[in-house]
Amino acid sequence: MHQSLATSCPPNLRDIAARFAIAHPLGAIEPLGRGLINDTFCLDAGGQRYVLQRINGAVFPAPERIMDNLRVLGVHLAELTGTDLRLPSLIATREGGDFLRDADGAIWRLMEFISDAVTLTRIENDTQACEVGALLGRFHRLVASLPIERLALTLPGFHATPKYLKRFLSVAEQGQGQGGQAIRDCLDFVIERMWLADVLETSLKAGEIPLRVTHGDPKLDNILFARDGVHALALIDLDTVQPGLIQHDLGDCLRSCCNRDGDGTRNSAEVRFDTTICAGILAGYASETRGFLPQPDIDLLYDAIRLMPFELGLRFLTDHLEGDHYFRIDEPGQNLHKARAQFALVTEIESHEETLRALIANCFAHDLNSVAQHW
Ligand code: GN1
Ligand code: MG
Repeated sequence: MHQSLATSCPPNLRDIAARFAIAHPLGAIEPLGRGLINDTFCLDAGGQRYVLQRINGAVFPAPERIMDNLRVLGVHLAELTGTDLRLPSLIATREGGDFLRDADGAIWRLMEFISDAVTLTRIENDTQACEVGALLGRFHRLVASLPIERLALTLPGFHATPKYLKRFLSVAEQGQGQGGQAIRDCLDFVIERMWLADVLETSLKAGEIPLRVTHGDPKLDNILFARDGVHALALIDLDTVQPGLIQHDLGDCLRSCCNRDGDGTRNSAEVRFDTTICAGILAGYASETRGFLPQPDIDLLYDAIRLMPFELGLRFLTDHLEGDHYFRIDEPGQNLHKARAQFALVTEIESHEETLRALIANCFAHDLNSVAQHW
């Protein structure tokens, strides 16, 4: 698993770790992963590795809901046979709970480190692309029989794009004229596409598409591959598993996996959306969900593919303008660069509209009568 960067170590880390029921003496504790919200560490104990995590209480209003959802999800998947979908298991605290609170009230949990797995920094071939799509499709198919009422909202309004747009416009208005040309260009870009923010919400409100159980953040970093780098094994980072739209998940997965340079690129002019990878992911997804997706859901896929980078760009840019309180940064201006890269991705996607619509039609063409009631 990739390890990097800048998670600041709170002073009481070893005391926190010692409160979990681990048999072996604690070894090294190192920052882990590239997450922007929670604090994540790799803990070694007797040669066994674990993932120790503090949930960001400023982002998740009631972190215990995350733990409730994990439990519900775990039970649901355990009841299904042949799920073929690995989820990291939780290690209990010494009191037998599945999380603990520190002196500041923050929630900590300890999870299994899936050690026979790796994350990829980019998708290199069609097989990997198909595997990613199939894994996400399998996840959606398996959780389709879990009633959404059983899951709490861990992050209300997480993918409510109109809400992000409104906040961005209000922040941009307050700082009028400030921030230079890059911000003004972004503002023009957003204003040209304001209508896009509503496409999914409008269909949802009209009852054309339903809420379903979603992952919320199925980006490439959250997909574990077998060590051979071929088979996708597990979806991790289940904090935002909650009722949502499958378009959010597919759009988010594609914006992350098809952007060859990753989210962090500084050169937005070079951002490319790889339609070959997109074709592989969609084909993999369709192979696992064939017959499940009703036509109104399919009809919204193209817009969802450009909506999710649009939304993430709005979120990065708003955070930049508000002083970088939400997304962790390594250097000033990083959220602005990331916003510009996401907007460049939107433009790229739009330049491939015809190809993408054809791909979607191809992958999801099916006899409408075969749409099952499973969803
Ligand atoms: C955040 O923390 P991390 O990296 O798993 C964010 C996602 C963004 C992602 C962009 C709860 O996820 O929505 O797509 O950054 N998660 C939350 O890298 O806001
Ligand atoms: Mg996440």
